Amino acid sequence: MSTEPTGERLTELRQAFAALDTDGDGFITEKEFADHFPDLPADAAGSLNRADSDNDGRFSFEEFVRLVS
Ligand SMILES: [Ca+2]
Ligand SMILES: [Ca+2]
Repeated sequence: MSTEPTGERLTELRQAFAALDTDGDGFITEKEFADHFPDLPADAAGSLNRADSDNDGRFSFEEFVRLVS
């Protein structure tokens, strides 16, 4: 069974992603994340790092979907 979000859920995720992607380059950097969640606890930052599956220091939409799913 696929865990790919579809329909409304995907639209919501795209809107959330776009809101976090301040400069609109299609990736969310740690800085963009921190700008939106300045009080992010350290353990949450750790799970962010794990969610960055290709370790390029930023989140693609695909990684973001995995993070919030
Ligand atoms: Ca960005
Ligand atoms: Ca990445």
